[in-house]
Amino acid sequence: MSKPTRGFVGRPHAARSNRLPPGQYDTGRDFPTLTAEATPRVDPDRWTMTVDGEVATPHTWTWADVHRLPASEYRGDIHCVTTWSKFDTRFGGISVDLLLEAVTPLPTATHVLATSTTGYTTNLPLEHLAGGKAWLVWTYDGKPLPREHGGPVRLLVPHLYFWKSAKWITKLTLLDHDVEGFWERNGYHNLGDPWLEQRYHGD
Ligand SMILES: Nc1nc2c(c(=O)[nH]1)N[C@H]1C(S)=C(S)[C@@H](COP(=O)(O)O)O[C@H]1N2
Ligand SMILES: [Mo]
Repeated sequence: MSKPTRGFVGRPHAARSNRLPPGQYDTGRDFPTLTAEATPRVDPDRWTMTVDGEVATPHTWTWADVHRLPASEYRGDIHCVTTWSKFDTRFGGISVDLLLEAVTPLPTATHVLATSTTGYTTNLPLEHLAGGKAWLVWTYDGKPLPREHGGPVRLLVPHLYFWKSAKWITKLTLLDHDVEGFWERNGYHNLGDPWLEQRYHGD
């Protein structure tokens, strides 16, 4: 059998629009940057990742430590609350599940507050960070994650609006209650599911 030489090279139009959550547009090749603060210069050799709070054994990883963990990739779409979506992104790093397994969440742990080196915070229910839904990433398209996109290391939670994907991540604190993060305190939705168009508080 010979290889088909005709037909669609790209993705058919209908399939693309099915991937677009309500009120979003396809940003194409662009990868906009959105930062509420000055872009920090984080030295990978000084960067650490801590998981603490409602856990049996809090732990801190270095750059070398996270690179020794089994690698994991996310290939798929991302959705920003400012209405751009980007299809077929490719981020590399590790699954957040590996960090959670290492610290053993206590039965009381229900929520997580993610903190960046800049002080930016965002909150999530623990179940939205566990179970193969979230990554710690340091490559984009096979290259080191650019600083403006959160390099050296950012959180990636692609099933929620992109503000949940804290750039320059340094800590995940497991909590027995919910604590609002930066945008959540400032009028954005507490969960931020793009398919339910949960943009603002009250949506
Ligand atoms: N530390 C930090 N993380 C952050 C932000 C920020 O201001 N600081 N902005 C958030 C918002 S609102 C969005 S839409 C995405 C933007 O990521 P990008 O700049 O890589 O597109 O990062 C999120 N993570
Ligand atoms: Mo955003």
